[in-house]
Amino acid sequence: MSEQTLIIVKPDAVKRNLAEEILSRFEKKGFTISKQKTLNFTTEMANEFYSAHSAKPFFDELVSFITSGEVVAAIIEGDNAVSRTREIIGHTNPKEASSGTIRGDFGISITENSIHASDSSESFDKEVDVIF
Ligand code: FUP
Repeated sequence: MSEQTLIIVKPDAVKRNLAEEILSRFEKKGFTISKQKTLNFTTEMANEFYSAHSAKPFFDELVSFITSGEVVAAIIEGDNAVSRTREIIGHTNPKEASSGTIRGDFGISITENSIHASDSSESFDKEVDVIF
Protein backbone atom coordinates (compact mmCIF):
# COMPACT_ATOMS: atom_id res chain seq x y z
CA MET A 1 0.00 0.00 0.00
CA SER A 2 1.41 3.40 -0.94
CA GLU A 3 2.06 5.56 2.12
CA GLN A 4 3.83 8.74 3.09
CA THR A 5 6.40 9.24 5.81
CA LEU A 6 8.55 12.13 6.97
CA ILE A 7 12.30 12.15 7.30
CA ILE A 8 14.52 14.84 8.78
CA VAL A 9 18.22 14.89 7.93
CA LYS A 10 19.57 16.18 11.25
CA PRO A 11 22.17 18.96 11.83
CA ASP A 12 25.15 16.60 12.24
CA ALA A 13 24.57 15.18 8.74
CA VAL A 14 23.67 18.51 7.06
CA LYS A 15 26.94 19.98 8.43
CA ARG A 16 28.87 17.14 6.76
CA ASN A 17 27.06 17.75 3.43
CA LEU A 18 25.35 14.35 3.57
CA ALA A 19 21.78 15.45 2.84
CA GLU A 20 21.81 14.67 -0.89
CA GLU A 21 23.51 11.32 -0.36
CA ILE A 22 21.00 10.37 2.32
CA LEU A 23 17.97 11.44 0.24
CA SER A 24 19.30 9.57 -2.79
CA ARG A 25 19.23 6.30 -0.81
CA PHE A 26 15.43 6.53 -0.70
CA GLU A 27 15.17 7.30 -4.42
CA LYS A 28 17.48 4.37 -5.25
CA LYS A 29 15.06 2.12 -3.32
CA GLY A 30 12.21 3.35 -5.56
CA PHE A 31 10.62 5.90 -3.24
CA THR A 32 9.49 9.32 -4.41
CA ILE A 33 10.40 12.55 -2.61
CA SER A 34 7.19 14.55 -2.93
CA LYS A 35 8.22 17.56 -0.83
CA GLN A 36 11.57 18.81 0.42
CA LYS A 37 12.54 21.78 2.53
CA THR A 38 15.63 23.13 4.30
CA LEU A 39 14.82 24.84 7.58
CA ASN A 40 15.94 25.65 11.11
CA PHE A 41 13.77 24.31 13.93
CA THR A 42 12.70 26.90 16.49
CA THR A 43 12.51 25.76 20.12
CA GLU A 44 8.70 25.91 19.88
CA MET A 45 8.70 23.61 16.84
CA ALA A 46 11.10 21.20 18.55
CA ASN A 47 8.98 21.04 21.71
CA GLU A 48 5.95 20.17 19.60
CA PHE A 49 7.78 17.76 17.29
CA TYR A 50 9.27 15.81 20.21
CA SER A 51 6.33 16.19 22.63
CA ALA A 52 6.07 12.39 23.06
CA HIS A 53 9.54 12.55 24.68
CA SER A 54 8.94 15.57 26.94
CA ALA A 55 9.28 13.55 30.16
CA LYS A 56 12.46 11.71 29.07
CA PRO A 57 15.85 12.56 30.59
CA PHE A 58 17.31 13.27 27.15
CA PHE A 59 14.57 15.72 26.07
CA ASP A 60 16.54 18.95 26.60
CA GLU A 61 19.52 17.54 24.70
CA LEU A 62 17.22 16.47 21.86
CA VAL A 63 15.68 19.93 21.54
CA SER A 64 19.04 21.64 21.83
CA PHE A 65 20.52 19.43 19.09
CA ILE A 66 17.66 19.67 16.57
CA THR A 67 17.67 23.50 16.90
CA SER A 68 21.49 23.70 16.57
CA GLY A 69 21.65 24.01 12.78
CA GLU A 70 19.94 23.51 9.43
CA VAL A 71 17.95 20.38 8.76
CA VAL A 72 16.51 18.99 5.53
CA ALA A 73 12.96 17.64 5.79
CA ALA A 74 11.40 15.44 3.12
CA ILE A 75 8.20 13.52 2.52
CA ILE A 76 8.93 10.01 1.23
CA GLU A 77 6.20 8.17 -0.69
CA GLY A 78 5.89 4.55 -1.73
CA ASP A 79 4.82 1.05 -0.74
CA ASN A 80 5.01 0.53 3.03
CA ALA A 81 7.01 3.76 3.30
CA VAL A 82 6.75 3.98 7.10
CA SER A 83 8.19 0.56 7.95
CA ARG A 84 10.65 0.39 5.04
CA THR A 85 12.03 3.83 5.86
CA ARG A 86 12.59 2.71 9.46
CA GLU A 87 14.58 -0.25 8.10
CA ILE A 88 16.64 2.02 5.83
CA ILE A 89 17.54 4.41 8.69
CA GLY A 90 18.51 1.65 11.15
CA HIS A 91 18.67 1.38 14.94
CA THR A 92 18.32 4.57 17.02
CA ASN A 93 21.84 4.10 18.43
CA PRO A 94 24.42 4.19 15.59
CA LYS A 95 26.66 1.81 17.59
CA GLU A 96 23.94 -0.83 17.29
CA ALA A 97 22.83 0.04 13.76
CA SER A 98 23.84 -2.33 10.95
CA SER A 99 26.32 -1.29 8.31
CA GLY A 100 24.39 -0.23 5.22
CA THR A 101 21.75 1.60 7.22
CA ILE A 102 21.93 5.40 7.31
CA ARG A 103 22.56 5.57 11.06
CA GLY A 104 25.03 2.68 10.85
CA ASP A 105 27.00 4.44 8.12
CA PHE A 106 26.76 8.09 9.22
CA GLY A 107 25.55 8.37 12.83
CA ILE A 108 27.95 9.75 15.44
CA SER A 109 26.06 9.12 18.70
CA ILE A 110 22.54 8.35 19.93
CA THR A 111 21.76 12.09 19.83
CA GLU A 112 23.73 12.93 16.69
CA ASN A 113 22.22 10.03 14.78
CA SER A 114 21.90 11.79 11.40
CA ILE A 115 18.23 11.18 10.60
CA HIS A 116 14.70 11.06 12.00
CA ALA A 117 11.83 9.11 10.45
CA SER A 118 8.19 8.92 11.55
CA ASP A 119 7.49 5.72 13.50
CA SER A 120 3.83 5.45 12.38
CA SER A 121 1.27 7.10 10.10
CA GLU A 122 -0.17 8.85 13.18
CA SER A 123 3.27 10.31 13.97
CA PHE A 124 3.63 11.36 10.32
CA ASP A 125 0.32 13.28 10.44
CA LYS A 126 1.43 15.18 13.52
CA GLU A 127 5.03 15.78 12.37
CA VAL A 128 4.11 16.97 8.89
CA ASP A 129 1.94 19.70 10.44
CA VAL A 130 4.94 20.98 12.40
CA ILE A 131 7.20 21.10 9.33
CA PHE A 132 5.13 21.78 6.18
P1 FUP B 1 13.89 6.87 16.87
O1 FUP B 1 12.41 6.72 16.61
O2 FUP B 1 14.71 5.74 16.36
O3 FUP B 1 14.42 8.22 16.40
O4 FUP B 1 14.09 6.82 18.44
P2 FUP B 1 13.27 7.40 19.67
O5 FUP B 1 11.91 7.88 19.23
O6 FUP B 1 13.36 6.41 20.77
O7 FUP B 1 14.14 8.65 20.12
C1 FUP B 1 14.03 9.89 19.48
C2 FUP B 1 15.37 10.57 19.50
O8 FUP B 1 15.80 10.77 20.84
C3 FUP B 1 16.47 9.74 18.85
F1 FUP B 1 16.59 10.01 17.54
C4 FUP B 1 17.71 10.13 19.60
C5 FUP B 1 17.22 10.64 20.93
N1 FUP B 1 17.55 9.73 22.05
C6 FUP B 1 18.56 10.10 22.90
O9 FUP B 1 19.18 11.15 22.70
N2 FUP B 1 18.85 9.28 23.96
C7 FUP B 1 18.17 8.11 24.19
O10 FUP B 1 18.47 7.40 25.17
C8 FUP B 1 17.14 7.75 23.28
C9 FUP B 1 16.85 8.58 22.25
